[in-house]
Amino acid sequence: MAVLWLDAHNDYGEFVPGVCSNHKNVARHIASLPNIYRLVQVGVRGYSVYDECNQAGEKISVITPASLRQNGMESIVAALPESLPCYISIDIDVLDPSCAPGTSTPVPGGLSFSELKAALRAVASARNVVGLDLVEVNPEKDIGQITSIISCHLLLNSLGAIMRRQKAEAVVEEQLQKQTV
Ligand SMILES: [Mn+2]
Repeated sequence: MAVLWLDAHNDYGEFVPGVCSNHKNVARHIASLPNIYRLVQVGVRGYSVYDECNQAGEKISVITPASLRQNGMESIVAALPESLPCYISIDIDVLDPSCAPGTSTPVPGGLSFSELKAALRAVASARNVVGLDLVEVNPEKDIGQITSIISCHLLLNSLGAIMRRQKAEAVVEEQLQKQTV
């Protein structure tokens, strides 16, 4: 499958012997799995000492907020092969801290709520999304539960877009079956 990774960080930290897996190197683990053909990282910004993911060839592509604004949501869809099922992982810090402050490692210059919603809708309506998660919400750092509320909206919107596509596909299949009878 392909993985769409929405995050301020590339989480591509080195494996350290004796230290178990953690949130800094999970993307490196995922990229090393044999059934992962593409990892598309969107929203990465700020400083990183792990640039290897930029040198991983075709398997990993990185779309920064600046490049997303220049090339549009279609650039994310284009990076995800149509033939592959797609898993989406949202780290809430992909959003700008001004709209999602309730997270432990905020980085300025992130996506707006509308941009992230549009990106998720674009992918969910054009690709076969088979799974979705949302991580790194920290209620202790939140202000008036805004990050929790925004996270619920994002998940519900994404599920809605995924189900709309599945329903449309089911209708097409039904029509095809009727034609062949
Ligand atoms: Mn992150």
